[in-house]
Amino acid sequence: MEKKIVIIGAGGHAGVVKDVIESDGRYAIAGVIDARFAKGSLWKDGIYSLGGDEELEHVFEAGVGNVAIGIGQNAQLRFKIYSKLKKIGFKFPTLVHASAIISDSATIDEGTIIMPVAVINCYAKIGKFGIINTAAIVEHDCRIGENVHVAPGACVLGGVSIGNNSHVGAKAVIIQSRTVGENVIIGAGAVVTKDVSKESIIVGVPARSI
Ligand code: JB3
Repeated sequence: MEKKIVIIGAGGHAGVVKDVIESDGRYAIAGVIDARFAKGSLWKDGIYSLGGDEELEHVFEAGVGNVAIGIGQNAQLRFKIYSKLKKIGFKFPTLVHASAIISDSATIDEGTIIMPVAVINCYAKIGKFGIINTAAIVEHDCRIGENVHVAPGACVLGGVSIGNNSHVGAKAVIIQSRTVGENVIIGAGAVVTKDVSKESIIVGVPARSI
């Protein structure tokens, strides 16, 4: 029997997550959960809304045991949703688009989604429910924490370590062996040349704290 999966959120990011699930090929999409779409209404491409979060337990009891978080923007919200889903009992498969290149020696934890043409190089380790977005590169030996979003086109060079809940903006570059703390936001296009302490927001070339 084909395994079923539900997508949480039905915005822009969820559309890309849908494509990844279809490309990955192991799961059938049962629907989306998003209060913005009335239960039973069409979301896109033959996929329907199952209602808002109040429906989650029913969906699980009806045999949809897997979930993909389809909300990209907000790390705190993603963490809150992850905790709620975990309590209900959902499983969080790692989902990989067929065009992504993942080294056999890399490890990727549950719920992390690897978008089209991303590259994860050898011995990199990626934590739970992260997003490695379109065409992002995570180089050899990186240590990426939980709930980290590496946005499209960002490049994380060899041996970089990134703490939980941090965001690497689109096309940002982190040079090799640097350490980025937890809850950091790195602006789009920034070039990070030094270690970054937790809770910082850094932007520019070379990147500076603001
Ligand atoms: O730029 C790129 C490649 N992607 C962006 C992505 C990283 O972030 C994208 O362009 C957007 O800027 C953003 O996508 P996201 O996270 O899908 O945002 P948005 O399009 O605003 O959709 C969020 C959806 O989540 C909305 O439909 C909300 O109603 C829904 N939502 C918000 N809170 C929720 C909750 N859904 C559920 N089930 N539960 C919630 O608590």
